Amino acid sequence: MTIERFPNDFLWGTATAAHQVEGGNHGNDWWSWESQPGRIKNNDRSDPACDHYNRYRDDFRLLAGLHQNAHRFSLEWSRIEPRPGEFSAEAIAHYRDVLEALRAVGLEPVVTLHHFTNPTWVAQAGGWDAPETAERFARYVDRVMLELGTLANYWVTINEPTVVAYQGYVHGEWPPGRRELGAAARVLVNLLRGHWLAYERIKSHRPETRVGLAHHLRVFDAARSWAPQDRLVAAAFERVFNETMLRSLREGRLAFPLTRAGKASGPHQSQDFIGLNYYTRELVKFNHRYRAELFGQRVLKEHVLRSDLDWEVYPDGLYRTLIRLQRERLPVLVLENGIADRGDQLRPAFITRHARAMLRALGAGVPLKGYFHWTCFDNFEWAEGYSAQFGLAANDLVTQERSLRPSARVFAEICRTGLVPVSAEPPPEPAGRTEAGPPDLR
Ligand code: IFM
Repeated sequence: MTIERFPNDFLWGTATAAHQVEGGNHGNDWWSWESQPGRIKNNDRSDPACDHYNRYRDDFRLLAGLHQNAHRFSLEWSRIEPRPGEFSAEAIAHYRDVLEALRAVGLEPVVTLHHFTNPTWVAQAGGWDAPETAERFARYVDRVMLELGTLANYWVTINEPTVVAYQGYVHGEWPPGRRELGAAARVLVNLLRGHWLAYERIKSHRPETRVGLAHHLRVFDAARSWAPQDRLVAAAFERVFNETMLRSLREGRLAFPLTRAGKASGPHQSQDFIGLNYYTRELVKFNHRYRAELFGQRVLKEHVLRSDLDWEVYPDGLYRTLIRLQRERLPVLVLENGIADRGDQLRPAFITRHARAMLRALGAGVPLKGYFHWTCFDNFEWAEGYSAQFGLAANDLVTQERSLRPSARVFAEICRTGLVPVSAEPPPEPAGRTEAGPPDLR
């Protein structure tokens, strides 16, 4: 069936994360990481980010004015629980105001409970490599639900667990900067346990609320489709990065290879929706020197459009991923999709092409319920600092002035009408570098 228009109740919004936009988050592991020279591009620091902690009301008005009807953001655990078991009434009151401010301008909140940062005291006690962290996280979630639970209908427990494990424990570019496959697997097990416990806590407070987890899923294709070894590596990546978490959550028990890292189980089917963060695909080629990367070397095709971070623009991957998710038999929310594109040259067509991919998926019967563009304002892009600009609006770090880019208007029209404009696609870029280092699974 061909679908031309998005349903009227489709959720349209943008997504952010506390540490990337708030400023002043000095009580978490990223703050100390950033203070070490050489960790972040240009030695950028997250502070002041978008000073969103103080400017959220104006920001929400701006987003609502762009015809968005929903907004995804995260709570900062280190603000809410600055010391073990000690909860900050001030931080809780702040997030209550944030939730009420969203509702006041007609934005449906989607709240993430953990988006990469850990309170310093959690990190010092071993972070997600320590089994107790799952219980600590559940205690924080319990308190959040007690205080704020009635103010949101969509909760995301953890953002991109595979990325947390990969960047912090395989690639070592994020805190705690380790390179140890065994630890990465243990971290994934503990993150799963954290999700399971959080799911139960949330449901015990509000059984009717919808709970999910934000999966960063990439399409992995063989660089040389005729080469069996490349296909094998692509299948291994798909298994490890995409399938393991989905299967574990579906079945309520650890899926291989996590079974080798610990023992844990949870409720059968502990997601009410699948949260999908989709950005790009990886073409992978077998290379015996890439042992720590499952023997897969990331390869960039010539003549493809790519972002400022060299991520291929591949809207068909969103369609393919949505079709693949049909087997989970759950509603899907695209919780992130966006492009680092400082000049806004590619973003307008990026948005329309991904929107068309979603229409195709809806036509094929995928129960897709919403889309959140990453992101509204340029913000602190982790190890890339402020160099990677994903915003529909640029942000001046000194004046904190938000300046809408043309793509913001393109997105606003889609949100307003539910229709996707027919736009000319930009021409493919000339050939550049064709091979890159290990995949940067952010
Ligand atoms: O900025 C990040 C976000 O925090 C998690 N998903 C990917 C985005 C772009 O890299």
